[in-house]
Amino acid sequence: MFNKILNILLVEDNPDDAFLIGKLLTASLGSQFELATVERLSDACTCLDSNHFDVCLLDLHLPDSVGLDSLLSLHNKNPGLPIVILTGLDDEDLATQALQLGAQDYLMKGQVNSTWLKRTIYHAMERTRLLEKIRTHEQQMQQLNLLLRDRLKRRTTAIHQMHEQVQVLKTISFIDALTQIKNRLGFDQKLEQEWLRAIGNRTSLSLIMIDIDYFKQFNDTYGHPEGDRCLKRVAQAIEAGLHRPQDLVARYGGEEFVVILPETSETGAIQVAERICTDVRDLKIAHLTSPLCDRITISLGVATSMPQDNELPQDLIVKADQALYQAKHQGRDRISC
Ligand code: GH3
Ligand code: MG
Ligand code: MG
Ligand code: MG
Ligand code: MG
Repeated sequence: MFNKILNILLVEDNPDDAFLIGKLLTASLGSQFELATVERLSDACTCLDSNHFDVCLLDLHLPDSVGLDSLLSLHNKNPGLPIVILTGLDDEDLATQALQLGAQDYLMKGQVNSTWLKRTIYHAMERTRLLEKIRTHEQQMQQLNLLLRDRLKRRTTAIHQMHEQVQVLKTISFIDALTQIKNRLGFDQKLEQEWLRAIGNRTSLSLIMIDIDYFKQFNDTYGHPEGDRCLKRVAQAIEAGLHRPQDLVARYGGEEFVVILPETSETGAIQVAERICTDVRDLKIAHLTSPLCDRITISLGVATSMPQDNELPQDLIVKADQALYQAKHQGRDRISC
C-alpha cells in the first residue's frame, strides 16, 4: 500500500512489551519499517525534535508521565503526527477520551494482533496523507487569493488612472489649444450656469462680443504664424482686463472672443469693454496694412439682460452679436451696445 519505509516511534518502558510490539510490527509490515524505541516521554520529545516519524505508538504508563498527559504533550509537540495508544489499560472511558483528544486509535496490548495493528498504521498513514493534501490545497488557495488580490489592486489602479485621464480630457476639452483660454464649449457651459444663477438671483448678466479688426489683412501681411501669436496676445490682454474671478473670456471662434460678466449692468459692462479696447490697442501690435490705423484694434458689442425663464441665453448672444456688427458698421475700433 505504501512504497516507503515507515518510521515508527515506540514509546514503551517495558522491554518485554517493546520486544513483543517489535515482533507484531514485523508480522504486520515485514521489513517495511524502521523502529525507534524510547522509554520516557522526555526522550520521545527529544527524538521528535530531530527526526521525522510517520506514526507513534504510545504506552500510557511511562516513568515520567502517566495517562493522557503523554498524548497531549506529544500532540502539542507535533500536531501532524498520528499517535496510536498501545496500553494494558482496558478502560473504555479513557479510550473515548484519547480519541477525542486526537489519538489515531486506542489498542489493547493483550488483544491486538498483526492484522489489526497493520490496519491501524495504514489508517494513520492515510490520515497523514489526507492532511497533507488539505494543507497543500490550503496553500494553493492562499496563493490564488494573493494573486486575485494583486490583480484586483492592479485593476483598481488602472481604473483610477483611467479616471484621472478622463478628468484631464474633460478639462482639455473646454480649453482652446492656441490661446489656452476657454473654448466655445467652455463658454457654453459657463453661460448656461450664469444664466440660471442670474434667473435665481434676479441679477443682470452681460456679454461682450469681441472681434479683431481687419485680421484677414493682418494674416495676409504678416503670415499665419504671426496671426496666431497676435491671437494669443489679444486673448491674454482681454483676460488680464477682467478683475473679478467670476468673469470669463472664451475664444468664440477664429478671431472672435466673448466675455461673460455675471451680476454686471450695462454701464459696468461698457466700462470693462472700454478697458479691454484700450488694453488691446496699447499692445501696439503693428498692422501697417490696416485701413484704420497702424496697429491691431478690436470692435466690441455689449449686451446686458435680466434673464427670465421664458428667454434663452442664445438671445443674449444674438444681442451682443448685433451690437458688434453695429460697432463694425460704425467704423471699428469701438464699442457698441
Ligand atoms: P473685420 O474687421 O470685418 O472683422 O475683418 P476681418 O478680416 O477681421 O474678418 P474676416 O472674417 O474677413 O477674417 C477673419 C480672419 O481671421 C480670417 C481668418 O483666416 C483669420 N483667422 C481665423 N482663425 C485664425 C487662427 O486661428 N489663426 C490665424 N492666424 N488666423 C485666423
Ligand atoms: Mg508502561
Ligand atoms: Mg470675425
Ligand atoms: Mg475680424
Ligand atoms: Mg443695444
